[in-house]
Amino acid sequence: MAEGQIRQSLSGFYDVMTDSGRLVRTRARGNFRNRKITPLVGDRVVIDAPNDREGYILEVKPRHNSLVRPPVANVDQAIVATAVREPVFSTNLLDRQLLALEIADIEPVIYLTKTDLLTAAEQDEFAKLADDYRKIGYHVVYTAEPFSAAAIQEVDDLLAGKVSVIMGQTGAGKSTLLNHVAPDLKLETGEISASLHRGKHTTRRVQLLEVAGGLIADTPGFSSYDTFSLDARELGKYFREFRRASVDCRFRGCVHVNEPGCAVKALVESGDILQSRYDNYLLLYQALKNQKPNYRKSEK
Ligand SMILES: Nc1nc2c(ncn2[C@@H]2O[C@H](COP(=O)(O)OP(=O)(O)OP(=O)(O)O)[C@@H](O)[C@H]2O)c(=O)[nH]1
Ligand SMILES: [Mg+2]
Ligand SMILES: [Zn+2]
Repeated sequence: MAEGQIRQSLSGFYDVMTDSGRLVRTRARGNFRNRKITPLVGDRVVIDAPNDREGYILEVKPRHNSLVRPPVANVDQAIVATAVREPVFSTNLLDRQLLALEIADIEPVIYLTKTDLLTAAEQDEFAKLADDYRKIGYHVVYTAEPFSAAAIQEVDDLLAGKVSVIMGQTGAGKSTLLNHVAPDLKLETGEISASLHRGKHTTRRVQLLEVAGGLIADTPGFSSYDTFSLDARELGKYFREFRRASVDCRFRGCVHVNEPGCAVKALVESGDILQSRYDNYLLLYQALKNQKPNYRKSEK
């Protein structure tokens, strides 16, 4: 018996790095699978490993957190790769990704890609946007020159000693960024269409790569939105600046829509809360209110 961490899942096999540094190919044992726990990359597990090629997972340790997309457990932070162009930038998509991570209790890091495609005036706009999100409380990596030594150093420092995932729209530049951080990886990069054609018959490999003294999962991006199942009244808790402001709302349980004396709306008026954040909040709030109570998470 040995303990370790699942580093890769592929076609029912789980590659486990034991604490003593052995990489063992395992499967989940039958009686264990009946308990309806699907092992995830990132899980701490106990394995039975007579040799390095045919081990069994006997137990999955409790998780701190887990994500559905990418399917990884015990994640310290998520790098949200967000293109300023190609695909077109949208605060709505960014705020939705931040929301998903806040709900999963995973710290987001915003990484703005393709900044070389901007005009000087647009550069200034995005530099301001980066500052605005820093004020909310997020770490934002923004450099006018992509993959500058300073930018790569910043990513190195972020990844060291942590389990990270990189997520974002297809074509956002996730794999390209990781290739710059660790050129040995030689991850596949390319046209947006290429990844859209990876149909559901293609095996989805999930793995934690050793990068910059940490571990990171790179997965193909998505091309549509995730939906959330959440009580609309809870939504404001997951917008950090709303949560901070809400202690000053006149009514307990203020949802910051129509209530008088709402501190969130006052800060939107004064420009201290981004109008776009509030607009995106309202859109999500309405969408959640219109959901049926037992609405289930769906993957489109
Ligand atoms: N101009 C410019 N192009 C970039 C930059 N980063 C990535 N690209 C290009 O954008 C395209 C998509 O990059 P990928 O790294 O494959 O994107 P991805 O996020 O891994 O995409 P999926 O794996 O499909 O989710 C490639 O053609 C890259 O060369 C950048 O900073 N500037
Ligand atoms: Mg990629
Ligand atoms: Zn309020």
